[in-house]
Amino acid sequence: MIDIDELEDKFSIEGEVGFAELENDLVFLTVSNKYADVDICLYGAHITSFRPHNSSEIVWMSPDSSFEEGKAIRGGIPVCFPWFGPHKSDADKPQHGFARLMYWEVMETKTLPSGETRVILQLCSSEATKAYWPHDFCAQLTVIVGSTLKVTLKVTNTSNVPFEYTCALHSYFTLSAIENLRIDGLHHTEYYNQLSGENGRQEEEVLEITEPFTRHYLDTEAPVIIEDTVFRKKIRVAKTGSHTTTVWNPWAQTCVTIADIPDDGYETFVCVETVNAFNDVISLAPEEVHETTTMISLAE
Ligand code: TA6
Repeated sequence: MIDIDELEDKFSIEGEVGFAELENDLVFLTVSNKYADVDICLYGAHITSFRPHNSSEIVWMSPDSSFEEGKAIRGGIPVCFPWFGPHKSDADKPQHGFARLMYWEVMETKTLPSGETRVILQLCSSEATKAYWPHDFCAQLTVIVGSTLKVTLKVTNTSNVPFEYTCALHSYFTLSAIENLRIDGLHHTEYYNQLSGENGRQEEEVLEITEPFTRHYLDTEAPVIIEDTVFRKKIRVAKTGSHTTTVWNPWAQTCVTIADIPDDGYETFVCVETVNAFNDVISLAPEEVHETTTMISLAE
């Protein structure tokens, strides 16, 4: 049971960081500073809102998202760990791992000299995580709220044997309409098309989405620009520590099969995800650390 008063005592910063039950009884950490407002649900360390002061909402949240334990929140920035997609050998284990289905602990809130706010949340191995995955680990999500939203998933192997994991910062972006979307930054990049099972290479300079779409772009560190020609907005998604970029939109036919997205929900979002998976699996020796970072900002 999370005690909001205790969190307030330890971690609130007057006028900048607070705690609230924003959806059902799930506790959110809210940040508001001179750059932006951000909401982070402690269940899943899940960012559900990023509103830079000079812009409208950047991340898409499904109006049908459940906010209840045992289910993933739909939209925002889900943290997928320690596996991305379905579990390799056990279909009963949750898709995209268990990190988005667990409460993360608040470790730090801090005002940086720049006026940005840093928040650190943590999920370490426990009996509950070992029910899904046998390894000892500590995962920290560091969120820096400025004009750029910088999100880092840092994983430490705290066991005495090596392990492997895959992960994603599975960000959803809000659009005026999918037909107004142009994605730049993936030209000449090889990809694995999850829907056809084939590999390909993007020949178009700018990507437009007109059908169900799940491509995992491989060996790429390039920033991606998501342009919405009607909102007249460009969002830059830069990253470090990740060589896979996934672009996902379910389109109409898949959308109707997803309970927590309205049937026409696919029209107003796209996922551009900072991923480690496929030929980019992370191996950690004991005490080794890996950091996966996504940096989301408005582009000119
Ligand atoms: O990252 C793309 C993807 O793995 C798709 O295949 C699609 O299933 C999507 O993520 C959403 O997954 P979720 O488990 O949140 O429904």
